[in-house]
Amino acid sequence: MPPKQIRPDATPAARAVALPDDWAATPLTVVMPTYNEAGNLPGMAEALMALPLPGLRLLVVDDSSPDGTGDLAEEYAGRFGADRMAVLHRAGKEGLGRAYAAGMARAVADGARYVLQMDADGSHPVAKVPQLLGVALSTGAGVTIGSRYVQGGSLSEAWGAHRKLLSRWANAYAGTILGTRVRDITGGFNLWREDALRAIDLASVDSAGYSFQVEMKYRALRRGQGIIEVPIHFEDRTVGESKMNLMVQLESVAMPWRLRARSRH
Ligand SMILES: Nc1nc2c(ncn2[C@@H]2O[C@H](COP(=O)(O)OP(=O)(O)OP(=O)(O)O)[C@@H](O)[C@H]2O)c(=O)[nH]1
Ligand SMILES: [Mg+2]
Repeated sequence: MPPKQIRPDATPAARAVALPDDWAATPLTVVMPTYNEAGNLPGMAEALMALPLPGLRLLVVDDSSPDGTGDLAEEYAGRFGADRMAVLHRAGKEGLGRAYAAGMARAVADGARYVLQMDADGSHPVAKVPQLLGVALSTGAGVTIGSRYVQGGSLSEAWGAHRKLLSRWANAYAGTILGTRVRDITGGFNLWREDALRAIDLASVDSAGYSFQVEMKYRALRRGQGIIEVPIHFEDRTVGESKMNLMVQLESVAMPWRLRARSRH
């Protein structure tokens, strides 16, 4: 039987059921990996805490950032309280994929019903978080993608034509090799239902870098999880530096082929 997939371009409203009265209090953990994000973290933490979602918790996963992001995160966790914000400190920089795998496993172990992946650099819109949760709850999707490539989604105006093309191409490359209809398979703003995370066996996901995003979604599809995409506007980072390097780019080029080969036996 082919994996059950909510058509990525289906309108959420077409499948929606009424939300429970207390939907906004659903236990939701935002997992945010950081490496040298001291200029961005305070604004992100403040904005998330100000959302009308009393069940939202922020878990920062810091790889011992030399700029002191980990200490800064502790300071904010102290201010907001342990029930709303926590920090997972890791010994050294092992890549975004490793940081997410550790943070998401912790979030589930600590009782989150939903886990949201989110960058610290302001690229992912905080204001969309309630909508992602509402869509996830009303459609029952295992994965709700904040998507740049469905109708209504958009990329930063600051990106030149070359960069936009590269991003689109990378997305089409992975999608074609893996044969998925997911429009934004490389994106990093994804909301997971807790049992969808359990179903894909997070502990065995082995991407170190950005290919984590593709590996996770491909596994979810193969396990028959429903996936839905909600349009977002993706902003460029304005503070701090990108952590993209040649190694993680090469891993991203190789990963779709590895996943495809693995799924054949
Ligand atoms: N803990 C941890 N976080 C990381 C690591 N690499 C990247 N990150 C974080 O992952 C998020 C995304 O990284 P970015 O450098 O913004 O990558 P990007 O979004 O592809 O690149 P930009 O176009 O520059 O934004 C940010 O919050 C980073 O701080 C890492 O090795 N460890
Ligand atoms: Mg970024």
